[in-house]
Amino acid sequence: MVRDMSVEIARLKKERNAVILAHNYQPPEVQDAADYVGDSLGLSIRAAESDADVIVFCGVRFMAETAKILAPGKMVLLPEPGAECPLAGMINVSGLKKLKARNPGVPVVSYVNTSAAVKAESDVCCTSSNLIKVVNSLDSDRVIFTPDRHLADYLRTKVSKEVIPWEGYCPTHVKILPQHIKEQKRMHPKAKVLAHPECRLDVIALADEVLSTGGMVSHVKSSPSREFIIATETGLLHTLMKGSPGKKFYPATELAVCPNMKRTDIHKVLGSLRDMRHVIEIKEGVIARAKKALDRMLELA
Ligand code: CIZ
Repeated sequence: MVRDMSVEIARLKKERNAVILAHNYQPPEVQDAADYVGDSLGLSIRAAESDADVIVFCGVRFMAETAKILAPGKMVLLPEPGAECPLAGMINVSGLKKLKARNPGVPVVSYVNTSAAVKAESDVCCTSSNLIKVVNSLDSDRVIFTPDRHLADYLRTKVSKEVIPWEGYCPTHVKILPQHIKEQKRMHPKAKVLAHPECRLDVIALADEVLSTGGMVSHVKSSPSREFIIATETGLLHTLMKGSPGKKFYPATELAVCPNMKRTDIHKVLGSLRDMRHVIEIKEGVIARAKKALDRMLELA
């Protein structure tokens, strides 16, 4: 059945000149059907550089929007239109404008997990791998950081600037607790702990390394260690096992599952490609302003 669908997907990809991109948190069957698997920014850069006409983005909405902003001439499809990121949904333009009005002249750094409209209202974007570099590059002692307060907490430990946070959080990463890490460490004492910076600071304090998903994939490949406790969304374990088959990976907790990331399946990928449905549309003015914030990050990082 999955094989039949894979054959049909391959045929349609050729016919439509399409490419399938899947985020590291996607279910295994979707990752396995993709041309590229990675983090949101890496995938969006692939989208922009690719000569495909159609991008099928398997992830959540802000990721597909980022691909559309960086590759505005291409058609971007989101196979599951209800795949929203709750963290991105915790901030909107009017809230951000009010925060800016209370802090005039303070630059706004927005994490990629924001809508296109919020990016358009920001000075520069960042990802979990470049936030420190982006914030340090700004010629200001104060920065507004949206929308994740745990990333802001982590940032404060790394930069000597005042960080004014938006009080959002990732509901999946906050499920990871210090006792989960301690329990895994007790069962696997030789394992290194890799934590995502969206985790709480008391979890980060127990980590050997704090890395983005892309950072974890490369770190594991080059590390002499054989075992790792992974404190991020559990979908990444499939990516890690495929990339480093000889090594062992333990999720910090099986509770760290993003339900929105799991809404995409192989049927929806096929349906979207067959019917060219769930096209990402963003107003031109918003694309232009959001692209400035993303381009500024790309120049810095
Ligand atoms: O930017 C991404 O893809 C996210 C949300 C996390 C990460 O670290 O890759």
